[in-house]
Amino acid sequence: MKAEIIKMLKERDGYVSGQELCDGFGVSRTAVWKVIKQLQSEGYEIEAVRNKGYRLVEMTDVLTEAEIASCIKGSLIGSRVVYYDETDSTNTRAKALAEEGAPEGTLVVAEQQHAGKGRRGRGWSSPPGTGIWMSMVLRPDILPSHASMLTLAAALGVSQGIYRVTGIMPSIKWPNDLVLSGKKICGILTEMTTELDTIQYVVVGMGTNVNMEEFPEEIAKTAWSLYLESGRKWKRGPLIGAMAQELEEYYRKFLEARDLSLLKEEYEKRLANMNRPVTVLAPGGNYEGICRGIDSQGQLLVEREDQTLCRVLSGEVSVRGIYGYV
Ligand code: BT5
Repeated sequence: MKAEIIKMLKERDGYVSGQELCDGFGVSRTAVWKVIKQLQSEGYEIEAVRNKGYRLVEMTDVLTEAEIASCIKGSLIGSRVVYYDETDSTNTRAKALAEEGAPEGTLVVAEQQHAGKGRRGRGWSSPPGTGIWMSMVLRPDILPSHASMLTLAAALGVSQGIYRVTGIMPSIKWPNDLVLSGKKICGILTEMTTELDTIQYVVVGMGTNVNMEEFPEEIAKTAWSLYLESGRKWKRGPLIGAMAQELEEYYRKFLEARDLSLLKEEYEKRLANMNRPVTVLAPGGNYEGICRGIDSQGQLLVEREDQTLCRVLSGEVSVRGIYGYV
C-alpha cells in the first residue's frame, strides 16, 4: 500500500483525496494518515489540506523499499524489491535469496555495502547515501557459457536508464564498465550457479556512482560520478526505476535472439574503445591492436597489426586503451 500511495502522489498533479485512498486500499482514514506521517518522516514533503487531501510537494533522495517499488514500471525486473539499509554485498544477498527460490526479476538494493565485490576478488567501494548498489536475479534458459553475455546486455540497460533520467549517455568499456570523462561511473559483476550444466540462476550486480563529490584515494584517479559529470545531484529512486525498465527491455531482446545479435549495433555505438588502439592483457602475453567491436557472442574483436582478427573472451583478459584506463 505504501508504494502505491507514493506512486499516486507522484503521478497526480493536484491532490489525492483521503477518501480515494481509503476506498482504493479498503482501509481507514487513520491507517492512511499513519502512512502519510511515515512518509513525511522519511523525507517526503507532503501537504495535507482539509477537504482536498494530500499533495507531494518535494522529496529528498529517499531510498526505501516502498520508494523503489513505486518507481518500478516493468513487469519483470523489480517485480519483487528487497532493500537493506546496510548489507555485505547485494550480489551475496541476491544469491542467497535465489537459493531460497526468489523469482526471476527480484531486485536487491542496499544503501550501503560493507563488502561490495568487484571481479576476481577485488572490492567495490559502496558508501551510503550516494550510489546505487543493486543486483537482479535472473533464471534464463541458456547455456552457462552464454551467461557472460548478460553483463553486456546489463551495461546497455544501465547506460540507457541513466540517459533517460539525466540526458547523459555513458560509454561502455568492454565488458563491464560504464565511463564518463574517461573514468568509471559503474561496474557490473555477473555471477551464476549451475547444476549439471544448466543454469540455476544468474545474479547481475550493478554499482553506479551517483552523487559522490569525491572518492577514496585508491580510486580517485579512475572513479567518477554522475554528480561530478553534471554538476547536480540526482534522486536515486527514479534512476533505479529507469534502469530496471531498460534492463528488462534488453534482457527480453537477449532472450529473443539467445545472443547479442539484436543488441550488437547499439553496444558498438556506445563502445568507448571502438576503432581505437587497445592493449589486451592476456594470460599468455599482452598484445596491441585496434578494437573493431563485438561479435554476437559478446567477444571483443581486436585487429592486430598483421590484420588478423582476435576474439577476446570476457573473463580471460582485461583491455586498456593504450593511453590509460579507457
Ligand atoms: C567491477 O569489478 O567493476 C564490478 C563492480 C560491481 C559492483 C556491484 S555493486 C552491487 C553489486 N554487489 C556487489 O558486491 N557488487 C556489485 P572490477 O572490474 O573488478 O573493478 C573493481 C575495481 O574498481 C576496484 O579494484 C577498484 O579499483 C575500482 N573501484 C572500486 N570501487 C569503485 C567505485 N565505487 N567506483 C569506481 N571504481 C571503483
